[in-house]
Amino acid sequence: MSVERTFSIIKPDAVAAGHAGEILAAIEAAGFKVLAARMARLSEAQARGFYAVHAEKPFYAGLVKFMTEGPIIVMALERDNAIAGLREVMGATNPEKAAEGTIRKRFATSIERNCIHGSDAPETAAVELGFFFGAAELL
Ligand code: FUP
Repeated sequence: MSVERTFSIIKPDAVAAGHAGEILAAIEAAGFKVLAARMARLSEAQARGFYAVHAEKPFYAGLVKFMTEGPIIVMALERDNAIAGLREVMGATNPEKAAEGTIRKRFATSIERNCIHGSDAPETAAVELGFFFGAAELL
């Protein structure tokens, strides 16, 4: 496997609950290098744009409301097999189905408030990294 980059968000529920440090520690313990990270607050337009792929889904409005309810932490991460590797560390979308020890099993409270985002493919990783970080931040 070659070195790959992925994009991640510590979502508003986890930041508000004070779990950002433990989530970042789990990410680092899994071997990821943090290339860039910062706190952000999504506007409604940004949240709608970021999740545009889900625009037709019944949960879209709730997802946008949740992602704008408080600060998030956006991160650019690098590792071998980073995209699939982060999703393994995150666990299943629904925390009830997430494996023991995964970030979502430990910190998510529902499928809607599931504490962390990770890109799902190289194309989405590239788009999502570009949505939040400039090229000069990812050197
Ligand atoms: P994931 O890639 O695991 O984050 O999951 P998806 O891309 O399928 O979903 C993106 C986000 O939509 C989830 F993180 C939470 C939200 N969602 C819901 O609120 N309800 C659902 O039934 C499915 C997803």
